[in-house]
Amino acid sequence: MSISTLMTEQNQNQVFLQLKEKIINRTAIVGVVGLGYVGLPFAVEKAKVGFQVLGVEQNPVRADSVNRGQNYIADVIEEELQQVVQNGYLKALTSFDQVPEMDVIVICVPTPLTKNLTPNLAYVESVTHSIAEHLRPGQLVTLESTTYPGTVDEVMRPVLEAGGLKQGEDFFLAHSPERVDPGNQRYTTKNTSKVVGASDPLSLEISTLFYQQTILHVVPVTSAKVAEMVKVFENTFRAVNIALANELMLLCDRMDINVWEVLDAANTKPFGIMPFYPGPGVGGHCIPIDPHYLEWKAKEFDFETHFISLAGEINRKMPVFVREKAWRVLNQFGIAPARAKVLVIGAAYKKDLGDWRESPAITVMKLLLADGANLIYHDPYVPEIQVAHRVLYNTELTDAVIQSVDLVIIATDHGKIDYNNLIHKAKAILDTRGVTRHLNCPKENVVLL
Ligand code: SAJ
Repeated sequence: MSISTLMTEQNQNQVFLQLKEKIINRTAIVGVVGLGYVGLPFAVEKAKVGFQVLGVEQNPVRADSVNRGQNYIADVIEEELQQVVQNGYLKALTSFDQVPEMDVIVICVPTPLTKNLTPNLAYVESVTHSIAEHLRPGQLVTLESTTYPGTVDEVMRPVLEAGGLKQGEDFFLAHSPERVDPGNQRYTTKNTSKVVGASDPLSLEISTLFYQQTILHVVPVTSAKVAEMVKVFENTFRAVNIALANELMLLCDRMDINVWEVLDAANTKPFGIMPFYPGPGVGGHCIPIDPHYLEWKAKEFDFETHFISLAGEINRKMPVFVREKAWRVLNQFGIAPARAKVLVIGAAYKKDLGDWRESPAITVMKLLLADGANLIYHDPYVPEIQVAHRVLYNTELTDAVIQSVDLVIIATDHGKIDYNNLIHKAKAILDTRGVTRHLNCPKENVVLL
């Protein structure tokens, strides 16, 4: 080996060893790009163990909230945020100018779909270009956003290497998919096992070490592609099984069988089954979206992911079925859709959260409004929503309101709703979540999905 090669090798190892040292002694400065439901909890966790964290958030209102110690993410404890901000361990920026100071840069930006259900990597690409402008030797870049296998190696790496720096020698690059179950009190950023993948040994070693500083169980895999595929599989697994429960419900509706009774009984099996239930549709920014990233990529290999497309098709049509079943219930009272007064309970996409992005409840409301119904909603976590270019405000759930409507639709099964009182006071209830099925009270006025 020539002297210059040896020198380069030593220099590269120097770069790696210096970063490793900084991570171990926690002097590494951590950048977190995107302070949303993934980035902010992650930033607080890193700051809590003594890393200096610089958040880069495009939304100045959010950046300002962080710097004032004001929380806006349900899974973050405001006191912890205040503490790390006051102690100077967490600061939010709105530009990438300080990227050179960062030793590790964690990307937690959205990966939505276009209207045609194809990947929209605009945020990831834009952020990668911004980082590339400031990239220097000795930095680790990790992507947390869920995406199709190949994004890190085929999209991000060329952009980051364009300035001449080389992955695995000058800088390090990995994928560690976020695993957040919003609202889950039991599994947090810290105790949820985390997969890390990188396509060169040093990137894998340094990224695994980085995540091990705050996460109890880190699972290294041999490439970024494997890590990307793991996450997309996890969410596809859920989308397909939720769709199976929804399809079973559609069949049981035809056969006049109570699907909730079927599923509750099936789930008494002590092995080989997992509880999934029908609902008004699939919301959030993961399950209805991520599987279509894999569906899109598979076409490049002349491969049709039938389960993914079918699951999406079934899940997307659930709000239409809810609307149809609502009209069937109203019809029993001789009430036409356009003359019906309907109260929808729950705007959020799942229970005990205030997040109504991609919520099926919103789609149901849109359909009911289009049919001319006089619609109000109640959601203790959602003060206002935009539906079909209209702003609707949360209606307090009083007995008078319950008694004033022709139909109550339970679209989200929030725990703090008094369902006994609702059943006692309402004329008719369509329960799309099965949340009333175990209540021991007269339920002649309740129809389950
Ligand atoms: N849903 C059903 N029936 C079910 C389960 C869920 O209709 O049996 C609906 C929910 O109401 C919701 C949607 O599907 O509208 C998604 O439900 P979810 O529980 O998957 O909720 P997310 O998207 O907030 O959380 C998921 C994580 N959930 C769990 O692991 C329980 C997980 O898939 C991912 O870690 C996470 O998204 C993510 O960030 O990818």
